[in-house]
Amino acid sequence: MQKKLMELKNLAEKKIQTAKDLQALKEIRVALLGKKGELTSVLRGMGKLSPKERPQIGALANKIRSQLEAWIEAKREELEEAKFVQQLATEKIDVTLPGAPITVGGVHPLQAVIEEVEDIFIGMGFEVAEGPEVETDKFNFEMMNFLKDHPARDMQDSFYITPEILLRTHTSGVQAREMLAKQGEVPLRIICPGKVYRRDQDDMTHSHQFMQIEGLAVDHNVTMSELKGVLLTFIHKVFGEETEVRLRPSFFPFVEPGMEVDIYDPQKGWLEILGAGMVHPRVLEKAGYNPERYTGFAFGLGVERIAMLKYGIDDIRHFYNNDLRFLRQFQSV
Ligand code: FA5
Repeated sequence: MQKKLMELKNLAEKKIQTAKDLQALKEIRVALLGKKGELTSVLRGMGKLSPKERPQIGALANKIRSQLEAWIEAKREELEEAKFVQQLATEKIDVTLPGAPITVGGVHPLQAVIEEVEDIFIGMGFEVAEGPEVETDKFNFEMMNFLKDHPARDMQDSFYITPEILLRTHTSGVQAREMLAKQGEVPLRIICPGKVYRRDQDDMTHSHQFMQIEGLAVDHNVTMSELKGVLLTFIHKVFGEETEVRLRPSFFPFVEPGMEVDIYDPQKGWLEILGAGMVHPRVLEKAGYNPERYTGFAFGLGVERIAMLKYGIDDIRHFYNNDLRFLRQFQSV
């Protein structure tokens, strides 16, 4: 038995030393030390030994096992090293190859307009507010003085989620939210940019999803002339000092008086960009402001319309098609 073990050891050493790669070494390990391996099968014969021989042979077998494991480990390290050296030699990097281009995105033109408008209004003392796109009927309509069966509700065909919840049709609901949050304190001056949704047919100037920026100022003695001054300052900053502006009377249930504002485009004529007016006393009252003491103005402008006029874009759908040929033109905006 002792002889058998020594033979096995000598043979195994040769096999290990001549293993040509890691896979071959792995197979040798299984053949020697695995459950059905050579060493294991020699040890199986131990039952036939005398009680005297058994501990001696057992100790020898353990020693051989450790020796084989050490040789295998040493060989494994050697083979791995050789593999690495070979990889370094064959996988040369060609530093003269041109690099993969990194594509840099740009600010979307609608975002660029929003940021420009925000800057202008922050400069006039307004703060930027936010409101939810999924809005309640209460804030979108009721608080804005649209009664349940008010015919004005037909003006804005809406995406309802439940009878009480809808995708907001305008950013005006934020007016009531901000007034309630401010709990009757003044001055209140906010603008709120965001997406709005309507069941409008998509065409060159209308989209079922578009962006608005709402504006609201509430204080003692806020006047129509202040509203006019704020809007003219904004329009002249965005479109240039020479831009002609027209204020037209119009109706919105949440303002009194109400108006629409057009600007003149030499190619297209007069174009409506926003609605505005003095906050209706009932809207102030519902949101916790005494209309005898406070007045306010509000406006809501269409971001796409502003961007179209500013950059000479003829079709609103370009903003939403994600065509890189269109978007790349604004990379430096
Ligand atoms: C409103 O939504 C009012 N909430 C605005 C307002 C706020 C009035 C505060 C008074 C006081 P209107 O439906 O007109 O109003 O929309 C405002 C602007 O959004 C329009 O001037 C236009 O620029 C833009 N707009 C309206 N419908 C669309 C559409 N389908 N696609 C793109 N832009 C639109």
